[in-house]
Amino acid sequence: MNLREGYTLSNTPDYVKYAASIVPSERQLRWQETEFYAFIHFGMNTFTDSEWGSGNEDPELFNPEELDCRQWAKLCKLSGMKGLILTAKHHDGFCLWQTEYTDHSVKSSKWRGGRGDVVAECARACAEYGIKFGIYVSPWDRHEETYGTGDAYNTFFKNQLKELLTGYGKLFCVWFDGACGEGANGRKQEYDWNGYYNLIRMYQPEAVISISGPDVRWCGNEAGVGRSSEWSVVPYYHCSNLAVAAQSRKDVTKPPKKINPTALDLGSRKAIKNCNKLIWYPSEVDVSIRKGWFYHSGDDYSVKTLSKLMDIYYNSVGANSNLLLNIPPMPSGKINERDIETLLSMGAQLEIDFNENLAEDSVMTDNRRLDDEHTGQHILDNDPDSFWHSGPEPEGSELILDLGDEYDIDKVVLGEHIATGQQIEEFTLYAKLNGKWKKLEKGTVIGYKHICRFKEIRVRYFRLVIEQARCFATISKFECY
Ligand code: FUL
Repeated sequence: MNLREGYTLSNTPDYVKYAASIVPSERQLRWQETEFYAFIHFGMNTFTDSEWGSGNEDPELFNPEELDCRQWAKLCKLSGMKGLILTAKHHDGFCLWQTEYTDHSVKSSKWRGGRGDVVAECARACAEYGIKFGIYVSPWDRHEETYGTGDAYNTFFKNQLKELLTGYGKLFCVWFDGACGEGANGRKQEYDWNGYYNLIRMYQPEAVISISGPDVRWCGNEAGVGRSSEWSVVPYYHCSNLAVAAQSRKDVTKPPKKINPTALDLGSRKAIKNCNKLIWYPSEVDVSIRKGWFYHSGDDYSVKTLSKLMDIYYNSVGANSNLLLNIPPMPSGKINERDIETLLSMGAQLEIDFNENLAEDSVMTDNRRLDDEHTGQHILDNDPDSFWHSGPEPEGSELILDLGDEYDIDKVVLGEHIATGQQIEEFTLYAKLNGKWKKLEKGTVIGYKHICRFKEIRVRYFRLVIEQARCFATISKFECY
């Protein structure tokens, strides 16, 4: 049965039906489930105390004498993260792996006599700790001589990419940075984006291509701020590498007009009404635990506090985005104690916050459903493929959760079954207190995950009302903590 077709009221406008029909790819679904993962900015800048290297640095400077990728991976695991993305090559062009195509790499460093390979060690450590591994590769390369010459650089870049795609096991993500600081008089490289994407699809078909790519959208800032209404279905033009590049750093000249990934509303009816092409392009919030992306001892006092990190978590993972949190290792090759302490307390806090889902084994009733295989009770059966489906009249449909007894609760986690698209535009969550339904939250987007937070209440019944949706509504997650 096709759950997306044939359940639309005839008065639903065509552009809304079209938006409701856009669904994620399998790789986007797997990525979405990764939720919270680490960015590791490590490379030449770590040794020169800078953020953007010139490309003229002496490879000898790279010498992480106590490199410990297992420490990184273990810390990620204990912090509740499910993956790690390593900067295999940043803008300065220094490569952390044994590439055949340039000498500007670990091969020319004194580290391990020129035989070390950070990408390999990191991939192994992630496998050991059971987290996913991904790579960041900067298309902008300030060292490489062919940069700016067109085909020659594209060939060089694809050769390097192929090494990374084929030599280090399964990758869950290839993260293409949009930044380029060449400026108006600098070298201009026409990137062969499609050539890059084809290679990734060929060698790592399950990996998403993020940011300057078609699968994952940059939220538009580096401050850890997601949108309160974060749509995964947005106009196709947001998937423009020009737009990403324009926003990545202010010294990139002339941002193209009308394309703005930081705009507040990307996906409401108003935002999509006049667009003839939409895309499933979910948001990722990327932010550093410190001021900079790379380690600087001067930033040791800027490590974000636990409460700041938890706020970022709730405003990203809790608001239909994924969270990519950067932890920059020190020149020794280890992560600083301050970052470790904060991240471990974040992992512990997440465990406390989501310790026991009190809605398991409860009773969920609905006032409307598509059929007997999509009742409210199907939300609670712990099977991500089974869910409640409203049928063709989502507005005014209701789910009532009976926990069987009263519990102290301050969070409800909701999720749509996004494999059938993103449908819900407005909802209200109520709790029954002293015999009356009290409104806890009136919200817009739910998407893959929306966490409603409120002052702790003692409660037995919750009620979710779908106020507005596109063609139908689904709920596949309804958890209480
Ligand atoms: C930006 C880069 O310029 C920064 O150095 C950093 O890598 C950040 C994640 O992306 O565009």
